[in-house]
Amino acid sequence: MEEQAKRKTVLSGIQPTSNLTLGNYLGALKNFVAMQQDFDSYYMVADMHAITVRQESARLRRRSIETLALFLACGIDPEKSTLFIQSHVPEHAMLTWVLSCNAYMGELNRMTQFKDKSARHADNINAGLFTYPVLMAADILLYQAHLIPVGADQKQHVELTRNLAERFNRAYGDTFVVPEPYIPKVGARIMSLQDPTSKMSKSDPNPNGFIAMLDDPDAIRRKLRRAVTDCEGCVTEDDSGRPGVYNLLTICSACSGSPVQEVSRELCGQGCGALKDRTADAVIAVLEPIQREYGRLLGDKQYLTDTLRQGAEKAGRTAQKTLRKVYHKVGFDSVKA
Ligand code: ATP
Ligand code: LTN
Repeated sequence: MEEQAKRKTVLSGIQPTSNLTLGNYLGALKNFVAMQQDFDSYYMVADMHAITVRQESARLRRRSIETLALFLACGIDPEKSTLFIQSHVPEHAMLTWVLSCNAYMGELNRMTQFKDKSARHADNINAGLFTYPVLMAADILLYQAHLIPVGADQKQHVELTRNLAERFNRAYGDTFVVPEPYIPKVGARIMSLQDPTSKMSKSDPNPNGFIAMLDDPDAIRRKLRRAVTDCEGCVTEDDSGRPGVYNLLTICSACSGSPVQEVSRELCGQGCGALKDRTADAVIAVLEPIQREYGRLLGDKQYLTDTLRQGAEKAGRTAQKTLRKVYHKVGFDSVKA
């Protein structure tokens, strides 16, 4: 019991916007699974974040369940972790309002994801896209999370969350745990296979740029064979200056568990074809069992529904506790709360 009370809390989320990619797996999901052993873990499907970009409703609903099934297929165990859909816990929206009143326009304006997404969706630069990081801060602070496993692109949002937590604690007294990002050493920024200077993204209109977690082995091999590798001749001892080659070495290393230097050393002197084949083998070995388990889980709707209900209840209890404290601190009357 003593031990349990001392366990730190981890929280993270992924948007159910499209097919998840190998980047989502290596940057985030893989760590979710590893961390559930040692931490009190909360993992959520961030459907409320997803609507900052226009979504078709039936598709979003289906994808939310499929994303949950993929979490489970990767090895997230609902007996160890609390697994839920963000919109099932209304406290996320409620805390977002209070935090919005403590967030500055200037700091939100500096968020690079907002700038990127407004450029990509120029016809729909909505207020939610702008306040997206405040909702993310609410996700984290509701659960008093210490560590946030994310890819490198989310570091800025976790830093904003830290600032909001510290500002609130200063103004109202100790309320929130101040979280820290947990960014993997290898795999924090998997790059596009077609443009190794930009991030592999599930919303890339060119499917050859990313490997989807549900791509079959043939598609994986084909996409890797077509990867842009700026390879002059062969793999060398140190390819850190060649983004395409380095990206494949990183993927191969993260999937096989061998350090990048070891993969380089083994393939040193061989052509890029050998690197591509080796990477394809390593990716397929990781994704194939996940895909099999995913297929099985999708056939068990009752289990998925039960898991979601249980997750929402568990998450709701923790979230309510924090929100009650926050409402009291800011001076809301407690009769209703
Ligand atoms: P989109 O491209 O639609 O904006 P995304 O692929 O970035 O979405 P998110 O749901 O925003 O996906 O991200 C989920 C998690 O996966 C985050 O922790 C993010 O940092 C991580 N992640 C996403 N892409 C990569 C990548 N290429 N390399 C490493 N981690 C990534
Ligand atoms: N914004 C994140 C997804 C996300 C998240 C979170 C990550 C939503 N809420 C809370 C960590 C903690 C993204 O990856 N785009």
